[in-house]
Amino acid sequence: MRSVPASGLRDYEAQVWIDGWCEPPASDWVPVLDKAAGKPFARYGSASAEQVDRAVRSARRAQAEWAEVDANTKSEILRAFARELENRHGELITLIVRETGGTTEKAEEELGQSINQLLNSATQLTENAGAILPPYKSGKISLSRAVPLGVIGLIVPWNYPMSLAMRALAPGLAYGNAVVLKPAELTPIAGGQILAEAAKAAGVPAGVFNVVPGDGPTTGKTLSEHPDLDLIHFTGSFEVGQQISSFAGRNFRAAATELGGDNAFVVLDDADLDQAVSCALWSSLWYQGQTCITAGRHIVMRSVADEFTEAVVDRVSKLRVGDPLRDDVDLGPIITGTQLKRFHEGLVQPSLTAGAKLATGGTYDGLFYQPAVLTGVTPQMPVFTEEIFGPVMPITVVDSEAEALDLVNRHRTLMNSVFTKDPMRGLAFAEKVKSNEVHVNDGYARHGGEGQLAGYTHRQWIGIQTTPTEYPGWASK
Ligand code: TXE
Repeated sequence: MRSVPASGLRDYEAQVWIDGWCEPPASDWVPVLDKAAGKPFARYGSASAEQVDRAVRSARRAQAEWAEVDANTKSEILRAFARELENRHGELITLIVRETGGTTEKAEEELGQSINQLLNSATQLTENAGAILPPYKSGKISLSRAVPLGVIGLIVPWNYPMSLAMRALAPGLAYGNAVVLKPAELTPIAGGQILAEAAKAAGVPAGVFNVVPGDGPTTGKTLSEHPDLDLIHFTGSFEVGQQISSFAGRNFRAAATELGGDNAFVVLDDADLDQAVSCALWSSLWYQGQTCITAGRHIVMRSVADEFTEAVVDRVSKLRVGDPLRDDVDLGPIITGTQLKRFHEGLVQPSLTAGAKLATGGTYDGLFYQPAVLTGVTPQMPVFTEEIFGPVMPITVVDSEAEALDLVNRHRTLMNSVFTKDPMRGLAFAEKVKSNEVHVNDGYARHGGEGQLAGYTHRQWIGIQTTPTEYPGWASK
């Protein structure tokens, strides 16, 4: 139940959703800030431990029936879910901008991804979800079929609240699971309330999707440690991901985690520099550098380093930081003061003290941080060794391709880029990079929707013996 957009706190409310109903929160309402204005524009109510438990139990009850719903009906429901979001397009773009502090371009990307994810899952669920296995014994037919995991606990961060939730929600529902979502406390409207409203309007049955807003250490922890989950799906920081995975491991529970990455952007000596510079800005500064696949480290070969750096500094210094709802603004605010302090005081300043030079930016007014370019960065400096998660571009010069490769592979990365005019050279480099995703002459791409079946189902093998078979003599006596 969305309250009528009005003014102040009551523009939106993120409520506790259990079994298709919103319930009053366990305690006082907590304000949600418009990140650029720095003022509350919404509020959320935290779910109590008892409500989290009821949400999981309601999911468990509803899941068995949902798994039996035929594929076409499920597919239609997911398409209706997508239409519900599409119908609120204008409103949701403004909401995502206000709640995340990203530009309208970023909000369009996020809403578009969320809708596509639903449509992809709606198609994929009607495709082949099993196989006839090769015969291994005379007279025996063997089938393997995809079976829903059951109940999924889903914990999501603030940077892409809607699409990171949808990335697991859409395939999770498509393959017959029920989901209990804990949105991030900074973004519970786009990442929780809106999804619950749209799911309900689209006909997702009561209990199949539940939302428990709240903070991490209480509500999130309670959900992640609930004994009746079949999978805990987490996107966020290493520290929390580690806690959740180790709890899951000790309790023989499946955990899927996507954490951060100290990603690299490599410029080889034969790169198209104009392309490389544009892509570097985009890969590093999109949404103020606050994504897990942001390019953090720029590793550039010496012969092109000056030209690359000059162009980067020139373009970065012209970027306009401000209210992301305005058309003439390129970058919005940093999500919180804590995040700003973490990367500026924790990584940028110590790197400057250690000898790096600030070529542009690095100043701020409130949460509005002028994007920074750091030169003379060595592989020992904090901006190189740590994930920055902010609008900072460190540049490190190397003398050879081998040195560049060694530096890329020294860190945990999710996505890397390499620029060269020779595609075969790029391919050879990419093959040696240890990450799931490498782009030659491109950067920053979000995953498509394929290959989701394995993550949200398990395989059941059914063997049917069609002719009498011989067992050992002692068994047949
Ligand atoms: O993440 P948290 P934060 C990284 C990035 C960033 C850092 C901190 O490096 O600087 O994480 O961001 C919930 N049990 N990423 O503090 O704390 C929390 O409520 C269960 C990378 O926002 O991990 C939220 O819903 N849940 C990332 C979610 O976990 C807990 C995007 C993420 O919060 C919990 C965002 C607990 N004990 C940050 N503590 C990416 N990969 O895109 C917190 N949570």
